[in-house]
Amino acid sequence: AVQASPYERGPAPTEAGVTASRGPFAISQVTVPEGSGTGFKNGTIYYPTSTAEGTFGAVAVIPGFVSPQAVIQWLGPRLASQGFVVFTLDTFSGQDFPQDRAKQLLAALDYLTTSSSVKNRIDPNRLAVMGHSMGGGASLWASANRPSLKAAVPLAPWEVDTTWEKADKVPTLIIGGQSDAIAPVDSMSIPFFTGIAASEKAYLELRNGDHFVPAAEGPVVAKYAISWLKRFVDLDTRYDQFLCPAPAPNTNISQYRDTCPHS
Ligand code: 9J3
Ligand code: ZN
Repeated sequence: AVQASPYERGPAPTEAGVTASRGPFAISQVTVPEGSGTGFKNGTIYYPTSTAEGTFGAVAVIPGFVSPQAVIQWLGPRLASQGFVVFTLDTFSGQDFPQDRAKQLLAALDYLTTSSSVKNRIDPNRLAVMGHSMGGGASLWASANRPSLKAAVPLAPWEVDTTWEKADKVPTLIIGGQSDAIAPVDSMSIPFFTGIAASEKAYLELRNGDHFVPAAEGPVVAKYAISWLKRFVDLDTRYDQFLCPAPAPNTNISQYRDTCPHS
């Protein structure tokens, strides 16, 4: 039998469990006001209350153009209750471009692991990034700039400068909307999926989804984001069942591209 990952957290996953609005961990939260750290503005940390299973991986999440934390904040409790420390962020300015947002993501992770009130609950070697639109572009830049990240999940990523692509080797799940007119998948998500140098990558396209559907709370985005983070932040192969073989097109998914099997 394959040796289980020492980073597995929580019970064996089920379809009902990864699509549920909350996972198996009771959670707590702490508000992080502006001025608490440097390089990011403010946010909210969601984390499993119990330390009985040891430390957890951590994820920073940033929103898109002129969007507040509220757009991506649902991922805080949703992912934390599955066994991650999650830091949802506001940006300094609604107009910050992706490279600036990438710096904010990485500064937020540094704060989480070195000076936050939950630093002792986090494994500083198992970190990930997420974001919507310009925040998705930021997730790609952050991955290129910090190759030690274990996973990235850009949601409807938007960026026009793709000089990061060859440096991005972080396992990445890109979630796009089939009908996105702001970050069209044919000019953004799909070329990003094709262009990044990561050997572990996937592209999930939400059928008929507009620009905001990949960032909206729902079971499909949650299922695949949770599975990707579990697989690459926790090395938890119990979640392979949801990723490989790749899902066939269905009423929610217009296409899915992958690099299965994941090693
Ligand atoms: O939601 C987004 O971040 C959209 C990106 C965009 O429209 O940029 C235009 C400059
Ligand atoms: Zn696999």
